[in-house]
Amino acid sequence: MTTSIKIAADDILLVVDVQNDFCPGGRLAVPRGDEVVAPINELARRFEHVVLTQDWHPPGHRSFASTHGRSPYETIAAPYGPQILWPDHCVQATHGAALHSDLRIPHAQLILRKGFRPGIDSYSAFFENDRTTPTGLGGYLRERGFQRIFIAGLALDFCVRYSAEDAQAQGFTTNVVDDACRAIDVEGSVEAARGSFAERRIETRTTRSFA
Ligand code: VGL
Ligand code: ZN
Repeated sequence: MTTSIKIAADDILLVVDVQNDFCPGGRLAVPRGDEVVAPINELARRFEHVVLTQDWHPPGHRSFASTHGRSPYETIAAPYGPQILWPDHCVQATHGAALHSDLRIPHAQLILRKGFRPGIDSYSAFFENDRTTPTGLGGYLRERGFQRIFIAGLALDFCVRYSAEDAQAQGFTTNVVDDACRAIDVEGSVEAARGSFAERRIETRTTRSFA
């Protein structure tokens, strides 16, 4: 039994990639991805500070299987390491890239776009997949004085996972709100994400954990 969480003024909720293409009917649909919308809306109402991310790729992005004439879910060697190839998704300014229309977070303070460089993927909200090119989010959160981050959204085993790892590594106390996430689940990616959270002492919570 864990103690309930009281949301403080220096806490922030990071809502990751709740976009049409990651929901049923989308190009890279996360199973039951749309089920995160209701709990995230509920959770967001309780936070003064909310930041959203948006996966935002140009056409012909290096992470797209079609760019290489390959099949989705194959892995290739990219200059920055292995790259899983995805169906074309979240192409800039398309319907698929839009935030889910049922999200109700009018008070969100920042929408951070990532993955816009043609040659490099960006799972984490903090660093691109070379692990060195920053998105600027770390500086933004530090400059505003946030200490603790709660993360929810899509997909648990990719963008949520890497965002959480980087947040923790940057010194933010990091929590993943498990029931407000859904996973893609390729080649053991969910197990790997859960193992990583445990190893790095990234806490997993549920929406019921909040006071
Ligand atoms: C994501 C794969 C490719 C995510 C984004 O949001 O988890 N996954 N692009
Ligand atoms: Zn992507």
